[in-house]
Amino acid sequence: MIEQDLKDFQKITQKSLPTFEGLAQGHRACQGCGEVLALRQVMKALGPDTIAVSATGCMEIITSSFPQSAWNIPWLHVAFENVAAVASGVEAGLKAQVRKGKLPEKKICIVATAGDGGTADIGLQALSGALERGHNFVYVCLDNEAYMNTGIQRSSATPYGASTTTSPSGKHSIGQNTWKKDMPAIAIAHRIPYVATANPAYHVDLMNKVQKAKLINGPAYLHIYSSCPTGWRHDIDKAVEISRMAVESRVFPLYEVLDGRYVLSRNVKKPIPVADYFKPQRRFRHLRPDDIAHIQSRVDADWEALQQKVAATNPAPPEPEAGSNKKEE
Ligand SMILES: Cc1ncc(C[n+]2csc(CCOP(=O)(O)OP(=O)(O)O)c2C)c(N)n1
Ligand code: SF4
Ligand SMILES: [Mg+2]
Repeated sequence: MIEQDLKDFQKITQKSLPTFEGLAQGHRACQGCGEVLALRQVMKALGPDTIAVSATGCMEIITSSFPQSAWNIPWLHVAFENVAAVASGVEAGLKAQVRKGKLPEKKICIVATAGDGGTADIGLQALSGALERGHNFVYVCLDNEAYMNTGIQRSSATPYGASTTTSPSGKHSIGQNTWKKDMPAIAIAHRIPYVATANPAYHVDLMNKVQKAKLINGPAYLHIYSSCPTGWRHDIDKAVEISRMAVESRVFPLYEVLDGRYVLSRNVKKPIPVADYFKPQRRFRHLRPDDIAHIQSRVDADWEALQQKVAATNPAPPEPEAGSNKKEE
């Protein structure tokens, strides 16, 4: 049970941020990259007893140019499509070694990391299999909403209306003309114990979610918003500000799903308009007011649907039966 798994959970606070760095400085990410900021926070929260398996993508390219490496922990680079399969194998292999007495019994976290292309498109089958088999691992999707490493091509996680090199906006095109695939919902549909969304602008919340994912026995899926100045065409000092606006506009809600129970991490009562979130990102600059209104109505509907899930899975405690009120006795 999840409560049992989380009995040793110790909340990280601003004053107790982990000092460990699983990902060293000196990597080659673009200036102002939100994705590497998110990955650094993930690795800090996981700590040294971790084995990371990374699909190809920006985070692999910028951390591992031979003969250098930014990884301070054991790290495997694998193909685009099989990160979850390899993480499953590492987990099963480790278990077998312990069972045979070849390795001491010790809690080691296996983390698989991939971009949105490696998760929502090319690695989806391997991910589904690993979640369904129930491996004890943490899967982290770093979602920068396109195939950035190879030149800003659209993925199924690219938001509607964004211009990319393979969904360019123009006279006859709005840019990406499909809605963003809801990857957390796909993970939730596997009925795994833990799914959460996170955002590096809310770093304490992100690290606490990583800690829970690590403690929980079984698969945990984290979907992390990762801004990308190069692909989103925003100024290099705006990563954190834009990441915050994604949450404050309700475009990227923060929530957890624990054994099927939805918990909102941040209840945005007075959202900023989606138009304000779009403004600093030149990938959206071609959108007309009616396009933005269309997207705003979708964001509103999605937020409402999330609220309903929270309400449906957190039923109010039953009313006391008549005559059971002690004061009346
Ligand atoms: C099967 C396969 N197809 C294509 C590629 C080329 N490729 C390497 S990384 C990448 C894009 C990765 O996108 P994503 O997973 O979103 O990560 P990001 O670079 O955006 O962080 C592509 C297309 C590959 N390595 N293998
Ligand atoms: S392309 Fe984007 S995600 Fe990739 S390293 Fe540069 S800023 Fe980061
Ligand atoms: Mg990507």
